[in-house]
Amino acid sequence: MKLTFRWYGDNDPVTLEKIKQIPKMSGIVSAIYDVAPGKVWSNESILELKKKANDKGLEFEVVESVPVPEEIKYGGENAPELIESYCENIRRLGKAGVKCICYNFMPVFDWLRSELEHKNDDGSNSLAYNEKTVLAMNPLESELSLPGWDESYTKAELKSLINKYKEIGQEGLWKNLEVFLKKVIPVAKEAGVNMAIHPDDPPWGIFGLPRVITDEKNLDRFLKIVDEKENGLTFCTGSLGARGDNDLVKMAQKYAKRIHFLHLRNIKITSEREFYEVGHPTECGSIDMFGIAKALVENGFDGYVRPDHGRMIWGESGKYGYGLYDRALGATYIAGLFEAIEKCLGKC
Ligand code: DNO
Repeated sequence: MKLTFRWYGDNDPVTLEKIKQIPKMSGIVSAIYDVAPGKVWSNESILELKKKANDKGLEFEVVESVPVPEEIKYGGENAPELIESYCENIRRLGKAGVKCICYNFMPVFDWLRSELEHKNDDGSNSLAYNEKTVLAMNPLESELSLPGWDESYTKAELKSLINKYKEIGQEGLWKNLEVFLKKVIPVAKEAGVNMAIHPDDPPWGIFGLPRVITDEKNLDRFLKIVDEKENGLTFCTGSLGARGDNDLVKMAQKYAKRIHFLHLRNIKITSEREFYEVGHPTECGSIDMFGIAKALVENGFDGYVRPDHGRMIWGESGKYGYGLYDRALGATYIAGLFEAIEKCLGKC
């Protein structure tokens, strides 16, 4: 496995120098953030990003994300053209040495939380999700700003978008995902890139919108649409693990070779559809981090790993979920976990 760290670019208070100082850190996970979804990234901007990382001794082999425009997801008339631009981004990234692209297929909203500064007993704070609070916030009326909440839409645009997805439903979304994969995966194969879909976070439909990357049954269905290595997964433990009925250790065993990117994050489930994010080690939360890592190593996982969301600790403030300290602690925990498992392979 290769240990990586998400970097949000020059404005990220967590600098490349700091990232490089984390033991065993091989590279960054980043993206071109100032280009709208559906547009082609310039070769110059890709190479500039790569150079910035390389100059600090870090690799740039993972992109998170190349966003999928809504029109591809709901199957609008410009979808074929937009898919072609998406393919062009894959070609360009592959040429620049990128080996893995993370993306998601969540309608309208990306990851959602109801609370950004949930107070933990130890004085730290972290992101939390409470379904009742989320559902009480009508996205068409709410003035709230939450992660995953795209504020660039007008209320009318948002309404029409939400209605489009309600019309197509789950099966319509599956169909559009199939159209996308059948075009994109052959291009990725040729470009030497593994595509890694991120699970829906949380892994169930919200506000009547369909979500499909949610559980084992649906992951099986997803992987079969194009049954090739390049059609793979980002295994995000905090996302899939929010559902108590998802057996993550079993899924890790089953999908190890199709998992190209691993997001390790632990959460504490407090009740049905209610959780908050905790420190990475197994005993901090509800997720068996050791069991998952062991299942992956034993079954041939050979991908990139990054510590996912951290808490805010030691008085740090910054981008929610993406401060330095707790993610760095997570990274060293992950490095230790893998070292122990790899060295004991077959013996522990
Ligand atoms: C949240 C992230 C997601 C993820 C995208 C991938 O912290 O895990 O925003 O990057 O869903 O497309």
